[in-house]
Amino acid sequence: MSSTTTNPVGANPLDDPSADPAEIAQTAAAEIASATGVARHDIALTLGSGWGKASELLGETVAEVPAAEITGFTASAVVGHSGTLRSVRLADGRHALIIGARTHYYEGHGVRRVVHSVRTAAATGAKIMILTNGAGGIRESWTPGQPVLISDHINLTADSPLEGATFIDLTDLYSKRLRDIARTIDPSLDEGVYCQFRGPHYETPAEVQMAKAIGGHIVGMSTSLEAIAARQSGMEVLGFSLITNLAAGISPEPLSHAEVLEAGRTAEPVISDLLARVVAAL
Ligand code: 8IG
Repeated sequence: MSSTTTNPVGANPLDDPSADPAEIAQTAAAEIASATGVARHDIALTLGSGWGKASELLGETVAEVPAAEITGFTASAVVGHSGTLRSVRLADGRHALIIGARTHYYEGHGVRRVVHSVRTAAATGAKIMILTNGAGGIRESWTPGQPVLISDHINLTADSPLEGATFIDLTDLYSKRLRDIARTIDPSLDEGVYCQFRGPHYETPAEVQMAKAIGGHIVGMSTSLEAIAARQSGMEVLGFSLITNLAAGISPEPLSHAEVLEAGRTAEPVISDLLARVVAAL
């Protein structure tokens, strides 16, 4: 029996199929406005593995709220994911909503919970959604600790955040305009196609070769479903991957979560500074 059946206290309203996820996002956005005192946010960032330090470099933190206190959010399950929502005032007066509380598809709570933070960001007023992650690299020229832009994705989850006959154009999902701005800050930024696998296992070498054969350059377990929801919500999307490891079979070394976290820690100051400078230029 599910915990929501035995214990309705703490149930997530997104799990009610008759509930409208957009309305729940509106509720969450209103709660964020009252908890932070910031009526509207201009831009939102989801900070994945290795990107967390950016929140301190972006500007002055106005308020920080545990994500689990906001309607529809799921308490963070993964070590290294902070589980908070932060409102930051940028130097030019804009406000950024920092989502340090990603719900991954592999947690098994369904795609509505995965994309709730993105829908909430849109409901707070954000027009730009920056999605960041730690990921595996397929290109042999890439080295762990290197940030790359996401140019497009291949969604291998066999799922979608869109419900019913909702047809959304995903041409230019990862905004060319925003990628060009990012490259004015760091002209050496490479880019690639992100393949979202379901996880939580890493790929086999054969699966990495499949991803390569179908046009992928980056393998990960997030971002694509969130990007689709961001586009549905009318936001412009910018995506960054921190290559924390070469994908399975690309390097002779086996993958370990400890190494992934270590690569993230080492790269964090550099890529967080890059991200803060990109945000200031948007
Ligand atoms: I960090 O090699 C990180 N996340 N699927 N594969 C997948 N996800 C990842 C990987 C990886 N590294």
